[in-house]
Formats: sequence, structure tokens, C-alpha cells
Amino acid sequence: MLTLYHSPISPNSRRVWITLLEKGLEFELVQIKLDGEQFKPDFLALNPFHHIPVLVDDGFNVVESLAILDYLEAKYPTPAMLPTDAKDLAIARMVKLLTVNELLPATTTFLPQILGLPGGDPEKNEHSLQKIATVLRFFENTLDNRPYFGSENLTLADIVAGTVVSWLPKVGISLSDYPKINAWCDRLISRPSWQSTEATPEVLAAFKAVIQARMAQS
Ligand SMILES: N[C@@H](CCC(=O)N[C@@H](CS)C(=O)NCC(=O)O)C(=O)O
Repeated sequence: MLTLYHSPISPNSRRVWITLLEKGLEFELVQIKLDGEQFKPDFLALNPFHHIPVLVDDGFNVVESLAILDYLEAKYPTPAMLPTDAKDLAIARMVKLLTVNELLPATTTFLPQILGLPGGDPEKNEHSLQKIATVLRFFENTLDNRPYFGSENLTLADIVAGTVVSWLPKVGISLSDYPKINAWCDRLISRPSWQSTEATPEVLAAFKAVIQARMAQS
């Protein structure tokens, strides 16, 4: 039995959730409220680093979302969600790593904006916007005439990048200068796996309350 410990607002856990759905696996979802539940002993026993996601597969714990995706691909190889050709595999890996190392950190600058909260530093925002543009240009140049990164079929790279890129228009960062990425993003968000994992207004409101409480403490 597969169990995913997650939070519906987190792009790190959403990428695992979508992969489980796209692989057609049966799984149980356990929501961890990031207002302190991640520090409780039961959860720390699963992940001493107090992060979601955690995947438990019949008593075997996997932490770190990219390691979880690799585990799922190795253990449940159908449908295949990584290219086998060396260059295509390099493309998929670059897209995954650029998303977590460059794109995602740059988007966190816009957290107050995403949640409609005051705050945000114009200088930091400008720096982040430039970083985001560099990543989007790289992605635009990396997509060839195939519908997905290095593949005719959806890959783990599309899931990792797509769960972050699809949020950009919501904070006013248009994809219109990147026509291939724009069309790719539309393809992704029309998939049932994307639609069924989209954060609801209630989830966003609960997250906003957690961030407001943290801001009041600091
Ligand atoms: N590198 C980790 C990052 C996980 C992560 O940062 N999760 C956040 C939610 S997006 C979290 O659990 N935060 C709560 C905490 O660190 O206490 C991964 O990819 O799994």
C-alpha cells in the first residue's frame, strides 16, 4: 500500500501526487498541516527533516520529492515517465533540477503577492523576475517540436516544471513571450491529474492564515 503524506498547497508534494495519478496507482493521502503538525513525533519518525512529501510503500519510507519520483519510476515503470535516449534524459534532468534550484526559489519572492498579503521587496522582485525569465527562455529553447520535454509523452520533468510554471500567470507573470511553453502549460493544466490536484480556495485561505501567523511572529 502506498501512502503519500502531503499538503495540497505544496508544489513539492503536488508533483508526487500528480505522478501517482498519472501512473494509475492506488494510494492513500494523508494531509499534514504545516502549522506545526510536521514537528510532531509521529511525523518526525517518518521524516526527521520535517518536510512533506513523504511516501511510504509497505513500510519503506522515501523522503525528498525527486527521490520519490525516481523510486516510483523504478518500481512502477509503466507508463514510462522518463526518456531513455541519453540527450532526452539529460533534457528531462536539466528541467527538473532547474525548476527546483532556480525557478521555485525565485517564485517564493512572490508569496505575499500570491496570497494577496502586504509586503514584498521591489528590488528582490526585480531580481526574481529576471531569474524566472532566464529559466523560461531556457525552457522555450529546450522544447523542440515534441509536446513534452525530450518526449512524445508526459515525463517527470513536465510534472516537476509544470506544477511551478502553471502558477506564474496567477501572480501576473505572463507566458505570452514563450509560445511553446504557453501551449505546453495549457496541455498540462487540461489533464485530469492537474485539475483534480489544483488548490481550492479553502486550501489557499488556510495557507494564507499560516503565513500571516508566521509574519506576525517574526
Ligand atoms: N527538498 C524537499 C523540500 C520539501 C519542502 O520544502 N517541503 C515544505 C513544503 S513545500 C515543508 O514541508 N515545509 C515545512 C517545514 O519545513 O517545516 C523536497 O523536494 O521534498
